[in-house]
Amino acid sequence: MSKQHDDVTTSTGRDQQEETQGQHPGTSRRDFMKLSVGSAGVGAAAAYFAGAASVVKPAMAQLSSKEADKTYVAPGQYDTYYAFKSGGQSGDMRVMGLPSNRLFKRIPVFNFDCCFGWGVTNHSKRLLADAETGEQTKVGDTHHVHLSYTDGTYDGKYSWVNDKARGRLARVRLDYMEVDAITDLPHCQGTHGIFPSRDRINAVYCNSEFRNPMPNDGSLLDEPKKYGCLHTCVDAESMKVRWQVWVDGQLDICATDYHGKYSMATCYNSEEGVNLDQMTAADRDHLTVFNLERIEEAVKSGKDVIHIGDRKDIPVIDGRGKDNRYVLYIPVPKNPHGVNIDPTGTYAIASGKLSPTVSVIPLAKIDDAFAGKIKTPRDCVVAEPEVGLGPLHTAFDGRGNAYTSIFIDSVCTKWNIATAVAGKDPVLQKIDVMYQPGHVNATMSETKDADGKWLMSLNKFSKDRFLSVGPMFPDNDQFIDISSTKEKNMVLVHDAPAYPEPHDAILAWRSIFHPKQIWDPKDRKFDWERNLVAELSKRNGKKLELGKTNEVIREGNKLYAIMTSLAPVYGLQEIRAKKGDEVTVIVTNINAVEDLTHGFCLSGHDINFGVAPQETASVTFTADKKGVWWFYCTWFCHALHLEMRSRFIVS
Ligand code: RUQ
Ligand code: CUA
Ligand code: CA
Repeated sequence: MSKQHDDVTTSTGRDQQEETQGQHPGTSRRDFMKLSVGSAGVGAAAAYFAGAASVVKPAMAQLSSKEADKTYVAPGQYDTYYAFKSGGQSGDMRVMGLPSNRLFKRIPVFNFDCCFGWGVTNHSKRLLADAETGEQTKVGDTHHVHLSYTDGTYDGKYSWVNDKARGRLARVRLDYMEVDAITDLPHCQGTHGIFPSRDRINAVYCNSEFRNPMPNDGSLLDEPKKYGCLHTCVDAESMKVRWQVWVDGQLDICATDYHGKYSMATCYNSEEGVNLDQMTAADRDHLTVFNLERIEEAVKSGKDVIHIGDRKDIPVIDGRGKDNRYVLYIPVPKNPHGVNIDPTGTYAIASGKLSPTVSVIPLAKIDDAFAGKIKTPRDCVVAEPEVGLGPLHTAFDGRGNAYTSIFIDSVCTKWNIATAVAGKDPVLQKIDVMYQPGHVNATMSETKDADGKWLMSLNKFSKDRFLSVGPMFPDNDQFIDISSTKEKNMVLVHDAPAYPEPHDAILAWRSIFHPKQIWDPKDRKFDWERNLVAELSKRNGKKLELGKTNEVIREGNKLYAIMTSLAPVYGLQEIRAKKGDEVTVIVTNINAVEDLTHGFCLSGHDINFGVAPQETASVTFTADKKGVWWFYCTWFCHALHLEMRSRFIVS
């Protein structure tokens, strides 16, 4: 069906199109969305999902241009916040500016990226190699980005992001906004929620979502009750696994308190089932809380420490069983998802997902439970208000209010925590979001400095919100103004299509971050190349130096081409190799001007990487094709950029 160009100014253009095509006549767009989501439910969950279809939603209010203007950042002006987003299936992490919602950078993490040469350069290949087999990994699934904390707020030093696809944790150093470490978490599948300690840079806690045999060596296959699931503590600085705790059930989203006492996880499969019916059978699952002090003590003394498989290097504490002293299992309804700690550090909020409720749990009650001062762990829950169908995650404004994303209803619900604790209906406002929100987050929400300015609703479905790009839709990250202190303060101001699928985003003041504009040539990132060149110097009785040397060194069938790039020439006009040589090309960009990046692309060889000012990068490969192969610069660096090319000659 052809449409006139003026249709694009009406938000219902595609709606009419769909109805005319008879796809879902007589059903409003929002109702259809709920029906389509609802029909996904089976077994015990079905009734709950079906109920969602009958809720009638108010029409979306028209936005005045005055409100929309709030996201406008004029040319040449800077945003006031950074947003750090996970990339989901893309396996990357993203850096954006807010309130403009402009995307600045996609930091490659578990994915392949020629801009950085991620998966191409020796540095990135070492990080991406599987810890056990050395195999080059190519696939990632990043969900949760969290920044490092000192004294309960962001210190701008690191960011961490999970890989659900392989059970890994990556660290991004924020001084250069690049990955500098990737850690494989042994015996973990579906590593999902992660959270760093908030009192100081200390540890990052990682949750396995999937239960699997321990060890997973084929000796156990068919007795799922014997599978296990681990909560892993990774040292924030060394990025080494410190310990793991074996739990009952499984672990989904992660949070830590503000004092280094607890990490915690939601558990949606307390049933320890292996299919949907089994996983949704119980009315309550858990918030699983880890007593860090007791665990660290046990790890130190060796008491209660076990080992899994041949990983004798990693202490594992057995946290299974209702009355072990390391792990507390607090019953909460039903297949809970998000857990968030409010900015005062007083409450943990667990979202019900299959229950329309959020559970409010004071951390003081957790103290009591571990001290044996309460009757049953369920007594930790002091309020369980209804907030809508399918609550997933909660953000905070620093004024005592919580904002929970409601998946099935496609709304964001604002509610007051103190009112809920007082036993009254705490809901203050609901606004429609388009559609099916996953995470919601607010500016500085995960810190003691939550400032209550902006909210981002990261919606899984964009449906009719954008020009069609075929059956793979962008997500829709919606930006909501919450700066007013009125009860009903949420105003939707911006739709931002997002390349699938950002799960979570952290919104933080720009003043926290001071990334460098050019590399320090002495940085540890180039240790490998620097050491290699030092050894070559020694062995060959030459004075070779990164950034100065332009020379090809041959040692047997190994060839080392050390060169500079300086706009618009490479330091070597040619590199001559023999077929079968193992060639290492080391490029140092000696331009010291900001934003003057060069690239190195070797025609026909799957080699393409960028080299930022004062950076060194290297690649090692086999010269397996005779002939003349041009290598050329891939970043437009100079008026003579196109002339920046040399020959790789293989005889
Ligand atoms: S999850 S939509 Cu991967 Cu953070 Cu909750
Ligand atoms: Cu160097 Cu283009
Ligand atoms: Ca369950």
